[in-house]
Amino acid sequence: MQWTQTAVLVKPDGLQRGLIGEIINRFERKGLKLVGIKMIDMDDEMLSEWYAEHKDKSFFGDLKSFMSSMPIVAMVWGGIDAVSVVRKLVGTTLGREAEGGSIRGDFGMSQQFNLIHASASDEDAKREIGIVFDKDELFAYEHAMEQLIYADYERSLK
Ligand code: 3AN
Repeated sequence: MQWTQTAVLVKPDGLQRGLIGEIINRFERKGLKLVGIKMIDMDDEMLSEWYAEHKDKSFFGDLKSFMSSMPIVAMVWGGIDAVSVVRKLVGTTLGREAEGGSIRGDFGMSQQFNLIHASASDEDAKREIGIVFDKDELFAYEHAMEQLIYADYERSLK
């Protein structure tokens, strides 16, 4: 149990399908805190760093050209165990098999067009946040709902 931050990208298919509001709404109603948000064009250099673990995969080129075909919406969300909480809300990679109730489970049919990216670990989250966000684009502020979302002993872990 740890206060962490996680990186989320709404991919080109999520943007085209008008799912940005829906996705933000799911994270907000869960009780996660928005720490940063912006719309950007990811260039090849940024994507090679972002997807470094996939550089030898057959789909690497396709994935990069898909991700750079249109702007994406990048966000940072925070909360206790934010990385695993967001992964659960996002669902497994293949939309066809993703659990109903998850974002991919409710809106996705594809493997590549799976709407959204979410950091897989705290280490990945730190790296990914650093690729897309400058320090002054991440905001520390008091979330008024926090006292209702977390118990005192949970808030004291910050
Ligand atoms: P996740 O996004 O669930 O962490 P990863 O890290 O395995 O999934 O894959 C990163 C991205 O690469 C996926 N979101 C998906 O868009 C794409 N991808 C993964 N596997 C394939 C595949 N076999 N063919 C095409 N694209 C893929």
